[in-house]
Amino acid sequence: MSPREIVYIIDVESGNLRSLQNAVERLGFEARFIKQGSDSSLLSASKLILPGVGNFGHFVRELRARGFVKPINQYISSGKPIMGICVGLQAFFKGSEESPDTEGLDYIDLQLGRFDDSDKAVPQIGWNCLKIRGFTENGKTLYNMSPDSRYYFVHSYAAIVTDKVIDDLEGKGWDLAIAKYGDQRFIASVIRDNVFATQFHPEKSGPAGLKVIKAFLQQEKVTKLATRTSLTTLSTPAGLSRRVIACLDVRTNDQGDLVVTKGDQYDVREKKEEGGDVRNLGKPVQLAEKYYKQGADEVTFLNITSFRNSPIKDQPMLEVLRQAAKTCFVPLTVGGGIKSVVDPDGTTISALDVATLYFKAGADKVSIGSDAVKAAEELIENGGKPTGKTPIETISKAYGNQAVVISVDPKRYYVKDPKSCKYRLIHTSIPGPNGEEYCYYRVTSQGGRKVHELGAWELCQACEKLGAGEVLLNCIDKDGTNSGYDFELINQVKSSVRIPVIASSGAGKPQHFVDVFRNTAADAALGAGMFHRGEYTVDEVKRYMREQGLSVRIDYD
Ligand code: 1PR
Repeated sequence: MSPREIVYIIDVESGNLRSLQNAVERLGFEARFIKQGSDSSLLSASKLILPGVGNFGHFVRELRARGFVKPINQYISSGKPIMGICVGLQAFFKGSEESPDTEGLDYIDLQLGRFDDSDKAVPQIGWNCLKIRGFTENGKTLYNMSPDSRYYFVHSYAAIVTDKVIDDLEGKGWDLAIAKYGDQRFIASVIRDNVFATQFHPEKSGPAGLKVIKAFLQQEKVTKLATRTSLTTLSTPAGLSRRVIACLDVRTNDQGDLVVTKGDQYDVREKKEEGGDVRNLGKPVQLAEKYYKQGADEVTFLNITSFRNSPIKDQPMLEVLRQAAKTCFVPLTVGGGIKSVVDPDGTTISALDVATLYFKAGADKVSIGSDAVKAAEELIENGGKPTGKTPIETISKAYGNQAVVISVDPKRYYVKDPKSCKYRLIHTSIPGPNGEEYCYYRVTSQGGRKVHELGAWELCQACEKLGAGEVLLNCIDKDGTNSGYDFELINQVKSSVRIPVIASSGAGKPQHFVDVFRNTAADAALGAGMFHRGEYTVDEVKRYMREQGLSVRIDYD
């Protein structure tokens, strides 16, 4: 067997690089990491990838501190191929509003700006489409990027462009792919000579993304552009599709095996007369792969009993992530036990270190439940002044806020006298047992076991302030009921934050996904039981949504 060609990946420890490594290896190459600019492999490399997530300033400063800037410039001058991904693309620009004091590598004379969040959730998280100039006669496109596919984006800052900027860049020899978020157009990809970079994550964009990486690795770039339709006159891209997320609640069953389970209002045990065992609906890695192939836009793993254990000793969950990341090329979120822990030998391991273990295993985002409630309570008690020490703050600072999800477990609480309630109320269409017209959602922690004197509206607002990038909004009343999502809760939380909100709990049939997107401004919808029980596939849900006129990513087979 001939040795596999080596592809070098620059690693400044800015997030999940395992998925990129897995993608490169899946395509028949060997991936090796370079952590210092002085590593001689850099200049002798024949293919180089510069991936980045998180904060622009942090990333570029790390490149400088590790001595990467000069050798990267030398490498580019030598004419050998380099591919930047996400913040790796951003680094090629002059600078970013995110870190005004940090200069970029300055290959492109343009400043990145923050998306306007007055009309849309920021960060942009989801699957967007591209407008690409330059089709050849045989229909091939630059680096196999297709205007018929969708690609996964996750970022708050972007190279936001006007017609004039597009013309200028093209005049300087850059080929561009452009995408649109809300009414803002931004650069999704740049190409000039041996430099190729994408704002989206091809290693997280399913089969369509793998094709792009393959085109780079095999240098199947299309250089001769036959028809150059002006990008500025192309019709506008469709924006984000509706995300469908498959969720796996994972725990150890009574036999000691790690299984996917599912509760009814958080009770995961069978009825007593049926034996009272923890419901076993399958193996986590196998189910994740199944849902990936069915077209899940993301897969979420929740370790639902992690509060009982030390997660550092909880190797099986890390192994689940490692294995799932080998076959599932969409974003993976892991939750449960993301908090600071004390190991049995007395060593304290910070929440940031726990999260780092998961990112290194292949997770793109961590989800924080119980500790998010604690952090919000502290913030409110502190008069709204952050301490900088909570897991949400430390993890979002190191990995970016798009990497921090808060998982909210609220329960409806009816209020007799609205004037005496200090939490944001809902004038509900479902009156309480004594005819109450108002309610709020009390948050819980430890998987619903501990009830807190705090509303979901207040919790989410506080966590956004601390740096959370997304809300996974469960609902204990609806969980496992197959009766559809709770629109009142979702609409209330959407009104409290600018970050994306994932609707969860209650999905029982494809119509429920259509209903939640029609009746709320949810950014994504999550399902669990209906998929695990085999009643519907993710693909059936998405095709039904498309029939009903909703835009979905469908190019996964
Ligand atoms: O508190 O940071 O250690 O995180 C614990 C995590 O585990 C939290 O995200 C919490 O929501 C979750 N969790 C804890 N106990 C349970 C339980 O079920 N007993 N699961 C639990 C929460 C809710 C959803 C579920 C949807 C959709 N599960 O994730 O998948 O409700 O279900 P459906 O579509 O079948 O209705 P920490």
